[in-house]
Amino acid sequence: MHILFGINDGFVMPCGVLMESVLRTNKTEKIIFHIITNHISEDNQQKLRTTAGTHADVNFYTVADYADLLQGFLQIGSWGISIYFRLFATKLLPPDVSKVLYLDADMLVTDSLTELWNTDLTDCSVAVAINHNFDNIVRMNTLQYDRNEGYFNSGMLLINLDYWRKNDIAEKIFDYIQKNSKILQAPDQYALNAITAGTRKLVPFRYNMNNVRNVANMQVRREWHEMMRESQIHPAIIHFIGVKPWHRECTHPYQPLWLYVQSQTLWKYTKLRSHTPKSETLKCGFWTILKGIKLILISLFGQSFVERIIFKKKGDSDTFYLKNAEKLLEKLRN
Ligand SMILES: [Mn+2]
Repeated sequence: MHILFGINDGFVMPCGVLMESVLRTNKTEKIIFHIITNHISEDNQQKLRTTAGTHADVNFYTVADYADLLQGFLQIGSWGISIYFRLFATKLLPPDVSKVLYLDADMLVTDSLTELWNTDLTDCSVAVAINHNFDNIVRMNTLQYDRNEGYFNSGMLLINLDYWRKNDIAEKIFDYIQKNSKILQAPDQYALNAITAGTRKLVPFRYNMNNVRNVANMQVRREWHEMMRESQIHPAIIHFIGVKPWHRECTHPYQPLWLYVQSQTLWKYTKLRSHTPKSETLKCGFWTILKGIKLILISLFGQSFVERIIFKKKGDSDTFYLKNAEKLLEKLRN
């Protein structure tokens, strides 16, 4: 199973946690990690190699040769340059790698990926899962494709590399980004949606579960509601969009799962960061201690008890998800 990440030094820690979660939930698979980057220090490379251990390989690739092309993307929006690294997979990965599973670093794998990996991609460019939002006629019109195609979230892409090489998909995406820079809110996600329309395959939402909130309030068609609800309970890949699980402001009910996996890695002593960079380190320390105490209490009394009784978290859905997180945790324990 070939897994691709596109990161720089800033995302090494979450990427390491994600790798650890992949390895814990996919023990029967032979995993090869491919990491495309502009810079990762020797020390960080070594940490990622250590995380992969002896059962998985890690290969690093640099986008240095494509600096000019990347410079053009820098002008578009406020997104970090690393979102484009994955688009270089056809140029950088060995030609005998025929498909690859790309994952955003703000994800956590909580179940086997074998079924997803075995998705039949004959005549398909990519397999993806729909976005929790933007199933919207205005967006489809902007992107100029049929509404039935849907709008997917690009955090998980099972890429048919052979198809991309044969049909110059990466080049078409680069071209699209540059020609449509004014209408693109999420540059590469828009371009990926536009260029792969008609050749993509939808897989269940559980392979990129990007919202745990009430399905009825999401901007998605009704026929997808049941699949989304089911996926929230049995996610295989959790995508932490918005505030990240390594931020102390995070209120995601599955954050404890991410923190557990982090506690099993080389980054176990990395403190929670502030989502808003200005706040003082003192505050940060306080929250880290509080979270630490909470984790100890959870290990003693169970999560739903601690959340409900001690931290008085409100809302039926929160209680429900926290109970569910305890079940999901079983798969992540060694
Ligand atoms: Mn993401």
